[in-house]
Amino acid sequence: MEALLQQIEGYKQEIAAADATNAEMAEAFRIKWLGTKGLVKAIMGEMKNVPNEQKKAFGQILNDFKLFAETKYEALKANTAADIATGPSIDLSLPGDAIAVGTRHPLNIVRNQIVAIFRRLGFAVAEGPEIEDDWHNFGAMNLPEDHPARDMQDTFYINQNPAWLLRTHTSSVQARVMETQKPPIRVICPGRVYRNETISARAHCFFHQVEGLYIDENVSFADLKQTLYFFVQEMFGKDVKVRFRPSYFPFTEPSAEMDISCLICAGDGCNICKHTGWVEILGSGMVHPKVLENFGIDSNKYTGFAFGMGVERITQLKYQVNDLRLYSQNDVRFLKQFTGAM
Ligand code: 2U9
Repeated sequence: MEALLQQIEGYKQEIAAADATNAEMAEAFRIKWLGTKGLVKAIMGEMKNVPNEQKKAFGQILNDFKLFAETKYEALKANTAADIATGPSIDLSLPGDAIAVGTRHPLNIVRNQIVAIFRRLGFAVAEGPEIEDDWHNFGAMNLPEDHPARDMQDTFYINQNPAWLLRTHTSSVQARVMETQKPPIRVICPGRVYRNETISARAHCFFHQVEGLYIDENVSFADLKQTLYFFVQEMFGKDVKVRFRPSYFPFTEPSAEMDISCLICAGDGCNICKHTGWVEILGSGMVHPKVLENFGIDSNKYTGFAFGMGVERITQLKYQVNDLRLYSQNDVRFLKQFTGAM
């Protein structure tokens, strides 16, 4: 009898110390103590060996012991209830899986560099819609009705409403700036533009531009040249030479394209510069008086210069990317090679 009481006391201490941090452990407790082959049942079976005169007192002790085990089980079950609802618990102390950090797209790295250079010269950044109307994209820019750029072959028109189109240059953004602001105006407009081209290594149906516009009193071609020369030196280094060639755009007069000395061969002649020693990087010119007048800006009082460059072209020269399709294929092997600071 004495040994049985000691055993019960030992069991009680064991039960009091038991712990469960998940549902499986609570269930293991139940099986060990309260299951059909559990220790509570086993010790109940000892009742038959107890003398009759002690049966009443011992029965009370056994009932208390059973209640003690049941109460403990209920507590363990309640503590792990959330775990039962969500399945097996996880070990929150384990280190997590490393998440690979992405890299900036090369076009964004170069776009940001271009923007940063012009911001230092006092240019503000303007953005506008990619779906445009004919006026902001063509009319205001002095492109006549019969200009080939307006042709379905060259421009994407919106099927539901052919009055809308996908902008072919970000000049439409400068047009919107001129609509709402008075000179002096000094903005650059980075953005995606669309042209109906067959996709190849050298052409794509969308690409990215940064265009610039500076309108004030006494803005001259010398200002244009110095601004773009500064840009080239900041972008490509102090040793790079520039040259301007006369050109034609409907929205500028006079117009000029700008070349830089080849970065690959330093002017000696290679495949990139087609053995000329020069590569074209942008177009520019003095804003056509008609464009100014389209926005009610007095062309006798104000003059302006404008320029436009393709971000893909600048990126190609900086990073020697020779196939335009790489920019939009999202191939991580290509993208992770660019770890620009911006
Ligand atoms: C206004 C007036 C004039 C923007 C200009 C160019 C010259 C030019 C091309 C460069 C490569 C387009 O991406 S490209 O194919 N752009 O040569 N763009 S002047 O002239 C403007 C813009 C806005 C109000």
